This record gives sequence, C-alpha cells and structure tokens, in this order.
Amino acid sequence: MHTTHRLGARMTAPNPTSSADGDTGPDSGADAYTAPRTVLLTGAAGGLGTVLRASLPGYGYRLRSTDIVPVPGDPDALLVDLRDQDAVREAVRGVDAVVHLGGLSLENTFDRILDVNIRGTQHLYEAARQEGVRRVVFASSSHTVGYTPRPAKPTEDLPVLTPYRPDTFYGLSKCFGESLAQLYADRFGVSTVSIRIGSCFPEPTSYRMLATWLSAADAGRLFHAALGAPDVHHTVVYGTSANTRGWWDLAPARALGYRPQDDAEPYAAALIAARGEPAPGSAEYEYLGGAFTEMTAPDR
Ligand code: NAI
Ligand code: 15L
Repeated sequence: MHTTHRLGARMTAPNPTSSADGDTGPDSGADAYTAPRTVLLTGAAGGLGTVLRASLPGYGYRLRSTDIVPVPGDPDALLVDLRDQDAVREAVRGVDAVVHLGGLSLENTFDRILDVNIRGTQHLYEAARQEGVRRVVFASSSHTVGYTPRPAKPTEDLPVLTPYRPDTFYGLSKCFGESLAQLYADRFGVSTVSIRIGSCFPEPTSYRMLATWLSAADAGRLFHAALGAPDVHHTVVYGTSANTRGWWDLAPARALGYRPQDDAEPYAAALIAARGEPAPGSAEYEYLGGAFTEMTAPDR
C-alpha cells in the first residue's frame, strides 16, 4: 500500500536503517519517501512536547499540536483524548507525519496504561493507516529494557537488539508500541522510527542521567532526523546525547542522520560531589531502568 503525500523535497538516498530482517514490507521499493512538512504532535503540552514545539519549526515543519490539556502558548492546539478513536482520526487527517508523545509517561495502574498508552497508541496507528500518514515517530523509552543489568563499563554500547526487559507496566506499553509499529509497517506500510528516549530534561539531575541524558537541542536534531530519513520500514533507535558515560549504541540513530552535539559529562563532577555514586545493590547501580524498577502507580 502506498500513500499519496508528496509535499516537500524528495529524498532518495539509500538508507541503512531498515529492520534487520530486510525491508520487505508493503512500503519497500519504488515509492520514494518525501520529507514531511505538516506534523501532528500528540502530548504537545508535556515536557518533550514543549521542547519540540520550540525546535521543530526551525527545521521547517508546520506543527499541529494536540493534547488532553490546553497547550500553553498555542491557542490553535486541539484538545484530543487518545482514548477517543474518532477524535484521534480527525486530528490526524491531512498531516504528513505524526510525532507520538502523548500518554502516561511514568508508571501507573495497568488499567490506565491499557487505556491510554496501549489502546491510545493503537488508535493513533489506526488513524495513521486510515488517513495515509507515511511516517510516525514513536516516543518509546529505555524502560523497554529497564531490567537489563547496568553495564560494568560506561561505554559498552548496548545494542537495540537487547531483549525486552520492561521494568514497569509503562515500559511494557512501550514494548507494545514498538511491536505495534512493526505490525503497521509490515502489514500497512506505515513507517515508524521508534525512539527509546533516555532522559530529556534541561540538564542531568541524577547519576543515571550522566548516561541517559538527551539535551533539548539534541532532541530536536534526533526527531528531525527521524522524520526525514527515507526508506525506513520500522527501526528502533536509542535517543541520548553523545554522553561520555552513555550505555546505548547510537549507531542506528546516527544512520538516520542524527549527529548529537551535547554530552552530560560537564555536569558529572558537581552531581557526584552532591549525591555520590550509586551503592551496589541499589536499583540505580544494578539496572538500566534505575528507580523505575521500584516505581509503583500513583493512587489516582
Ligand atoms: P509528559 O508527561 O510531560 O507529557 C505527556 C503528555 O501526554 C502530557 O501533556 C499529557 O497531558 C498528555 N496525555 C496524557 N494522557 C493523554 C490522553 N489520554 N490523551 C492525550 N494526551 C494525553 O511526558 P514527556 O516527558 O513530555 O514525554 C513525552 C513522551 O516521551 C511520553 O510518551 C514518554 O513516555 C516518552 N518518553 C519521555 C522521556 C523523557 O525523558 N522526557 C523518556 C522516555 C520516553
Ligand atoms: C521515561 O521513560 C519517562 O517518561 C521520563 O519521565 C523519564 O523518567 C525517563 O524515562 C528516564 O528514564 O529518565
């Protein structure tokens, strides 16, 4: 199945980022990818949404912001609940691509995770299929692999093919999202870059973030690369800055064209002086997911 958006510059360069088992889905082959111009943002009022609303227009995208709450500074933003399939489809109509950030971004009850992150993400993909959207950039998370033991050395470059080891129902919902993306690529030709985002905050605030930090500027670079890369079927990449103490293999993200410029290291000395290093046996010492391995749902 091929879709019809043809706005913007044609991009025909070969892309080495297709899934490891080969680009054999319905969208492989002749139909050259056209870089998107109009991009729907779910979760636009959130932390990362605020970062990308500031940076993506600078790369030439026109944004359509949506959230379940008003988006500060954007009177044109649409109030859309991801649990409402019809509303999601209406919001998606006419855009070239979707950046899917909306949902519960921390641990919660299984029922809430099911409704918002799992069903809501399926609504989004179904809308993308129905409306002929060719590219989704899915905000996955490192908590898909949060129970993976922390590497002894900081630079082992754990691969994307590390087995799923979610540390929460939240992480599990991101494993679901990645698999859903694969299904919609294989069956319907909706292409996705699933970004396992590390920690996108103004600056690193914990020892763990010296490895997982994604600066705001690098987030813009990475999401731009994910939107524009041609010939992606479904690819999973880790999303961090070029952290000296990083754990994850950034080669798949670099293959999309991502060139991180920031590093958490300048924050290291002050952070360690203030907080020390994690003790053996603690969640932060033992697991990639750190405190998420001990996180429980809020009462309400
Ligand atoms: P956030 O919690 O600040 O933003 C999420 C947004 O989703 C909120 O504005 C919220 O109102 C909206 N939302 C919640 N329920 C909704 C519903 N039913 N319908 C529509 N919108 C709804 O989270 P943040 O930090 O901006 O993260 C954005 C995305 O990136 C999330 O999917 C999160 O899981 C993912 N992510 C973020 C990381 C980070 O470091 N910020 C790290 C890894 C993943
Ligand atoms: C995530 O997946 C969360 O959405 C975000 O709020 C951070 O906690 C981040 O992971 C992290 O691991 O720092």
